[in-house]
Amino acid sequence: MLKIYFLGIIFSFFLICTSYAQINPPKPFGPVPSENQMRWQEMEYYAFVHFSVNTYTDMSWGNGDEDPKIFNPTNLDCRQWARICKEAGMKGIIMTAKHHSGFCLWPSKYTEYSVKNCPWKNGKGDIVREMADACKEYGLKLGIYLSPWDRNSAEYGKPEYITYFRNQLTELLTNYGDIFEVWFDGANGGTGYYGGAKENRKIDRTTYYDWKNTYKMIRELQPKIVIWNDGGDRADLRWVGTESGYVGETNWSLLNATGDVPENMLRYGVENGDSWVPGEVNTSIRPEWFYHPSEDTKVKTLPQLMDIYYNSIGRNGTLLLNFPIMPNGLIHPNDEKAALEFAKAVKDAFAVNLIEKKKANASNVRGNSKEFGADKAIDNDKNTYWATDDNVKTASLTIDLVKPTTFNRFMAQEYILLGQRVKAFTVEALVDGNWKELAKETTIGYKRILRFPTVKATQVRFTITDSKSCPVISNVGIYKAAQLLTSPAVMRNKSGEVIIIPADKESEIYYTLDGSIPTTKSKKYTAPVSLDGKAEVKAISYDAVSGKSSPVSLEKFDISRKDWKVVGIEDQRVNALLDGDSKTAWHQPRGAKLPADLVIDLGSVLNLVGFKYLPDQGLWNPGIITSYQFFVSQDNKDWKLVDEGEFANIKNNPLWQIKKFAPVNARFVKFRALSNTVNDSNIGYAEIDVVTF
Ligand code: FUL
Repeated sequence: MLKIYFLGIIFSFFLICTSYAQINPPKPFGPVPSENQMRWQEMEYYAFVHFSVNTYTDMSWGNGDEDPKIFNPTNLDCRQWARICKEAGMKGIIMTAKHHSGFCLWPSKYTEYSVKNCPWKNGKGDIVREMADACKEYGLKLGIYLSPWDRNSAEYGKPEYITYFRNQLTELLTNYGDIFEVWFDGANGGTGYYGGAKENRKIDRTTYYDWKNTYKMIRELQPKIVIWNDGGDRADLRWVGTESGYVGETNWSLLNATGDVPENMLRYGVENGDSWVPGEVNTSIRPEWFYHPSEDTKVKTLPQLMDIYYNSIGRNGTLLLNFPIMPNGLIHPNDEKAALEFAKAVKDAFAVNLIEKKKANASNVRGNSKEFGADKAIDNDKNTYWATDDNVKTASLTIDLVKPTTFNRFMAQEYILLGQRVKAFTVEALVDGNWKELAKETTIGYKRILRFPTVKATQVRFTITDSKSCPVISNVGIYKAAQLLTSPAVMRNKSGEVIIIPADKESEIYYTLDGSIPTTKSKKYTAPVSLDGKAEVKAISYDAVSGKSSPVSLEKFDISRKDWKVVGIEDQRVNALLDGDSKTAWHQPRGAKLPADLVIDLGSVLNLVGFKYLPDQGLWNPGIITSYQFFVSQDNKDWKLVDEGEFANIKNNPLWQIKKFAPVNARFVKFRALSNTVNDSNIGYAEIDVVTF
């Protein structure tokens, strides 16, 4: 009897122990975010502002020899920047305290190349101070961009520059309150003014900056900061390898602490990386980072911004969206309008989580404990989560929507303080009694949002099909977002025909050629339109079912390229660079040495004032030209050099490059490539065009 009694006690003790063990929270798996990284991740969306001396020269990068006297923002108002960012739902602003020109927006005591010597406020102003005050007033966090490359400093390339750089960092991290993020651009070394030396200075970016000690100093000065570096020098955050506004659909917040970080690792992270290095998606609200009046009509449209949202925040990244500041010191009204419309569209899309307060069932709940139950994933509380038993790596969460419900977005969040775990998942909907797969995806991380065509269902099932360890899900949601029509693509082919392509085949297209805004009363596009001379085409997509129109596409064309011929190249594929299609490209034959020439016969003598170059838009074989010469000739024998220089920032932002020169009459042009972004001899062109008078 006593024996049975004792056995009973032991058995109960065993039961208590096992259930106690089961309701322990899961142990962290792999690398986890630091407190600073977590605080940063939860910001989700914040701004960049680009402003420097090159704002006044219409250039992408300053050379370092621009006269500080040109810097005169007569209406500068950092409160306007802060107000717009706040109203746009952003949580902070990172400002270019010093861009590659070396010009400082604060009165640094270590250089004369700063606001100290510009007419604005008679040299007594400090834009970093005004920005810090405005951020405080609007409840925004302040971040600092300090370019490691300085094209003005005489010391750049020497060890003395590192002391100068650290002194400036110390000023910025000491005198302006809390700084949430510091941003070290990856563009490093090249031609510049360098105190008058005007030369090409190369540095070894793996050793020159001694980042280890710089990071140590930063953390001492600002213990709550996160450090961004472009991947080569591992910091707290990583670049995602593009400035076009997206990160990989598979996106691990992990890298290895050492070793190279090629583009695919920047884009997708490293599944089994040993360090937490999450991705930040940086892009500009216009094509370029600095203000160019010619881009006032090129501000990103709502569908483009929404795509960026889903491809950044919706893919486990944060979004750093840039506003270029105009020479008068303000954000352009078009940019403000676009940012506010974007904020409203995001707010509207995610206003109602259609599964909140519904009933969720899980195929497995950790220790059958309430604490980790299915409902914890739909309680809208980021500190609670649904978790499974340690040995369970596939599991489903089924939510009963009670009545047929329409939705087209799905959102899930992992509780990343315990690590990023999910490797694959599906989303299904119960439509008319049958399960229909809506999505089959890979990683989740801090936040994943999926888009799919609108569906009407009574239940939704979220299944984790593979996970590194037991899944830990803090939130899921389904939403019904308004459909947005994307503007059509407009191009002109070599024969001079304008072709307009809608993003979806069901839309109708209307266009104008007289500069007016197209409506359904304008000409309907049904077939290519022949347009020989200069032309401005505006077009919209129109959805007859909803009666909605897309934003307007605008393309300006110079004279047509009908009579043009590439000279001396047999390969017929060379015509890809004249076909008006940015997706096709031609490359110089392999093994060709630089400089590489491209000669074009324009068919007749034209009055030229510039040329345009669009690099190969492909991901893997770009051959992007960085420095060039441009010659003209009447007879393809005697050549005259009319322009030479660099395509600044073309590597990260491979857009149309437009170069202007003094008017000249010519029948032949020669575009000479002197170097490319990776110092080999691959030279590619998506398109070449000229600008005529
Ligand atoms: C790039 C820079 O070269 C651009 O000018 C810009 O500052 C962008 C954010 O980073 O690499």
